[in-house]
Amino acid sequence: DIKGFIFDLDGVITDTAVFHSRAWRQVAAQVQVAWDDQLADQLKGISRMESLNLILARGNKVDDYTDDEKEALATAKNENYLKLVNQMTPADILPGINEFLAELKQGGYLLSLASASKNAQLVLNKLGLAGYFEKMVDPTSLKKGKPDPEIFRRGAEILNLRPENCIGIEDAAAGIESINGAGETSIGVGDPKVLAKANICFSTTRDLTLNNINNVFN
Ligand code: G16
Ligand code: MG
Repeated sequence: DIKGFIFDLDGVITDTAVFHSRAWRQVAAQVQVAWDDQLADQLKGISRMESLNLILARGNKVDDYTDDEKEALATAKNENYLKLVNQMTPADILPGINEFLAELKQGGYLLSLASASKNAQLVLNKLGLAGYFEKMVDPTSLKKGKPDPEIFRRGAEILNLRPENCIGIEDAAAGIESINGAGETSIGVGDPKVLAKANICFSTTRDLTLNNINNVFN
């Protein structure tokens, strides 16, 4: 039986992707790499430095910058991003998430966060949701990012739960793969074609209710 829920942040709890994109877009302009929606999509769930490398690779510019220069570009992106995050409020919580978190808390489930973002704590604070999560995976301690199972496996461990007693919730295919690999039940939120490997898929965060989840399993 299910005792815990492990949440992705971006795309499940709030749409930080638009802020990440805006912040990266300025860096892409600086290094003169053309920006498009496809590039923006590729950066979802990917760590900061991997994202920068993807942008540079897009312009065949990976070797044009030293490690120090790359650090500086990644730092510049983060400064752009933090300006946007600092303007976030509870109004930026995705539809239905407040109600779902309250329902889980009331049901006695344990909650952890499995986000690749080093700014996840700040984002949860801005949204007023930090109190719901007993634990957060520290992304700096991970050897591999999503789709590797490590982050979701740790999401269960820090709650002292076994993976089979946990549900992971994700909006990205790489995240679903991570949840499945960890031996947990996966819920996808988004396009069922993209999230075909999820055990359950809902088209929007509005559909995340214990009732809907139980209906699928019973
Ligand atoms: C998020 C975003 C990624 C971002 C990453 C690292 O992942 O989806 O685009 O690059 O975090 O963020 P930061 O630069 O703040 O450390 P997730 O796992 O929450 O979807
Ligand atoms: Mg996500």
